[in-house]
Amino acid sequence: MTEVASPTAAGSGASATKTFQERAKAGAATDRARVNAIASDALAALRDVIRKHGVTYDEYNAFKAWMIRVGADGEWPLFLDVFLEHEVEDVASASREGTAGSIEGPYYVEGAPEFGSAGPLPMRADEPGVRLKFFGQVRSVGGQPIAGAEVDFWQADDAGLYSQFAPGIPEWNLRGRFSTDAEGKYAIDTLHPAPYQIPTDGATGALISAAGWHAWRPAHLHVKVSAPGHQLITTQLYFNGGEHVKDDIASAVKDALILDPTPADGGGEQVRYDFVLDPA
Ligand code: MBD
Ligand code: FE
Repeated sequence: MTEVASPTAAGSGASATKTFQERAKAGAATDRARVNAIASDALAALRDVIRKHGVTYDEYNAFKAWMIRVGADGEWPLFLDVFLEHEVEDVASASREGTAGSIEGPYYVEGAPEFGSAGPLPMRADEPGVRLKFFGQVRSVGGQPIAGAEVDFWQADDAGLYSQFAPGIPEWNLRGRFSTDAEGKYAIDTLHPAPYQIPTDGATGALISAAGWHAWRPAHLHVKVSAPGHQLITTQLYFNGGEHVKDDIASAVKDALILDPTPADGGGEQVRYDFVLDPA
């Protein structure tokens, strides 16, 4: 990863776009009949909107300019993940029995530092925020603990910012991969993240403010849990009573993913969450 030079939407957008392009090596479906069906329906849906609202040339040109700006700001990953990914995730996980999934979002980075089954995430010596002990067990749907499952964890800091996407934060801050112990258990020492605000100076923020929407996601923890012979699960955990838990702009909160931490011995808070993986 290159260093992020700017605190702007374009700065984090450029990083998100680059990260996506580096990972998106798998070919998309190229079956002609399916491309035809999906692209035809998508365009028909937009034509219906034009007709329904009597969209004017001024509005059409504003839309064109805005689409161009989304790309210039590098915000396609952000925009698409906020407004469409939850639907894709719902379709993808419809037949799973285990832990509910949620969207990946634009700020995952592969290859985070590896740790054992328990310990702190990489963080600054003076990392602000309420300490949080996040621990639990990984099991199969049959109830068997899974030893050696990978818990790949990432989150925003106490200011709602992600390392590698906002400037001035050490690489891999609040990102790490843990591996469950012989009983399938893991324990991560971290901190309670802040809610995330969509950047206000980019194309996505411009649409949000023009439409009078709010720009917030509730505080959340991201995780990918995987183990041989099981389906990888990508999900997020939220905090009971937290701001915007009930009106996430990304529509990615599910009841089963809401944590209710309790005070921890020695300060801060703690919460247990067990993950259940479907067979591959
Ligand atoms: C985030 O932190 C996030 O998780 C998603 C899905 C979209 C925007 C910012
Ligand atoms: Fe996030």
